[in-house]
Amino acid sequence: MPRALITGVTGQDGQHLAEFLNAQGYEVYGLVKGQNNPRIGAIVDEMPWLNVVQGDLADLSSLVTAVDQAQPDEVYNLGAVSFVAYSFTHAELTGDISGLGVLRMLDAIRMVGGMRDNPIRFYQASTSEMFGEVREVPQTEMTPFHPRSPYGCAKVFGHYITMNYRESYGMYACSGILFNHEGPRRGIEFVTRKITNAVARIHLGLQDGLALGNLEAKRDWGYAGDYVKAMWLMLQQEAAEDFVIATGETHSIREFLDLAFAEVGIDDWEPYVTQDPRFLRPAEVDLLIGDATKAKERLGWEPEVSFPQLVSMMVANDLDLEKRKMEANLR
Ligand code: NAP
Ligand code: G4F
Repeated sequence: MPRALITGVTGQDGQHLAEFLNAQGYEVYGLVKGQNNPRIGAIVDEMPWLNVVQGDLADLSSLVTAVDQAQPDEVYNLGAVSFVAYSFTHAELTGDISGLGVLRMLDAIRMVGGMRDNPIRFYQASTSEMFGEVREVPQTEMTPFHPRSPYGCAKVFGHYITMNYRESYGMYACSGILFNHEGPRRGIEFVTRKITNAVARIHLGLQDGLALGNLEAKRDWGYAGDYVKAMWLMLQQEAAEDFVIATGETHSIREFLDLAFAEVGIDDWEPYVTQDPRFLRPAEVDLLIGDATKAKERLGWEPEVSFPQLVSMMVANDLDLEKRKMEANLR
């Protein structure tokens, strides 16, 4: 039975990946930080087969212990401070966890893996945020980076240190440059889920409106469930390489609003949406659109869920969740 260790297992991608690997027959270990992390209970209820190990990307010794306990064949480093807006106000923390945390995990793997016959394969969660002020359209594995946030800068470090450990020590270490991917498990702080949750609540009479920032930004949005499969495929290749994972389509926040409100029969969302400068960022990433040709040709990977299907799935999930909360409150 192959063994995998996932950092960030309580996050959106961590949960999808844990389920995917479990279905592939892996023994799955999930790294969880904090002495009493409230998210542990929820994931253990949902995934009773998950082996929880303690560890923090800020603490090398805890990572060495976690890798030693799990003895994984594959490590997926998904843990990060991942919210771009938060990274502007917590730049040092973001650099420490999303940047230096990658280096610590690579060193933990070298320390524990160096004593084993079969090397540990490493996946780093790189991001389209590294392209930032994009130098070309669409973005590929060869597009230069120009990050626009402390988060993007930290991820560029994580990306290059992964490449450097591959080249310096011959590690099987690769990065997936994933464009935005969403779904019902997306955190409420991200724009897609913020919108679908608000749409559900407005429809049910629980909320009057929704305050957003920049509505003109464009993103290449895919479904998280499709994207975790690409992570796994990257670690099954003969040699470690980096891949862009994207749908090849881009849509504005306005287009997302069109589809989300239409799901509950509202064609004109303008009366419900206000623009609030608190949600604008000191520097914005205006346009992201990826070219995943390499992943298609080499990994045989393609996205399955379309943009309208994604929006529909997220609104349906939030309607269901909000209705269940209402029923529970009535009991
Ligand atoms: P997410 O839902 O925000 O999850 C982040 C995870 O990181 C959580 O499990 C969190 O644990 C964990 N974490 C935070 N600080 C940590 C620390 N000090 N030590 C260990 N774990 C820590 O993010 P996601 O959307 O699943 O994304 C997964 C990864 O892919 C992230 O690295 C993100 O930057 C990257 N990425 C995401 C996208 C996207 O569109 N979703 C695109 C490209 C790249 P707690 O629950 O305990 O806070
Ligand atoms: O949903 P967002 O916060 O995602 P963002 O900044 O694109 O980052 C996500 O995707 C990255 C991949 O490219 C990941 F690496 C990263 O970890 C994260 O998962 O914002 C999307 C866009 C931005 O342009 C933002 O300015 O939506 C705009 N926006 C407008 N109003 C808003 C809001 N974003 C949020 N979160 N909240 C708003 O009210």
